[in-house]
Amino acid sequence: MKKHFLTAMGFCLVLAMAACGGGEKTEVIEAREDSLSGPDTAMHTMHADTAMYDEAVADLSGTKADTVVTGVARFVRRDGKVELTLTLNVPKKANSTVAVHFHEHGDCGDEGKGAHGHWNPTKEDHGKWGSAKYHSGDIGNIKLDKDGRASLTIETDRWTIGGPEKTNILNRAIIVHSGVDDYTTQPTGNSGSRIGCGVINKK
Ligand SMILES: [Cu+2]
Ligand SMILES: [Zn+2]
Repeated sequence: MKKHFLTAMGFCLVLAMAACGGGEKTEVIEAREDSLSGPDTAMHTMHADTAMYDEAVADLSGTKADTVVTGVARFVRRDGKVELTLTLNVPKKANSTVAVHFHEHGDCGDEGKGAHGHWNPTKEDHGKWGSAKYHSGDIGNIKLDKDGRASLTIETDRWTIGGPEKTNILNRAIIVHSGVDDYTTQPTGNSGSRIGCGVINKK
């Protein structure tokens, strides 16, 4: 019995030494993690290709031969927000109201259908600008005067010129509709056909 006990003691000593060696192993693992941070950082740098710009512009034109639409949307970065100044002229729609939205794709082809649906980076319902829920490009209804002209200014922190995908307005299409946005119908506002379009580009 006594002999067995001593053997057991010796075993424990060996284990204790092994445990001591374990400390070195831990250091090796940490060193490996350090070396992994290299490629990881490089990956973040790749994703960080989100430069921000001070100005952007979209020139609006008609999507169909029979409807004249002209206008300019100018965007300027100011105090962490972006200010839009939009001027619009649709002579055929004088004294009436048209809806304007940012659509997802910067493509005015196929009579504006190339722009696809409303740009909706925050995954909200379509709605009235400034209400509880609305898409980040739901500019909404604009009343045209007797000559079919209108202008409007909006300032918001929901937009950036370049920058994160969730706020980047570059390469979105601004669509002018023939009808009025009811701010209710999902996901379009039932705003009618697409008569005008322009793509937002950095200046
Ligand atoms: Cu629209
Ligand atoms: Zn919308």
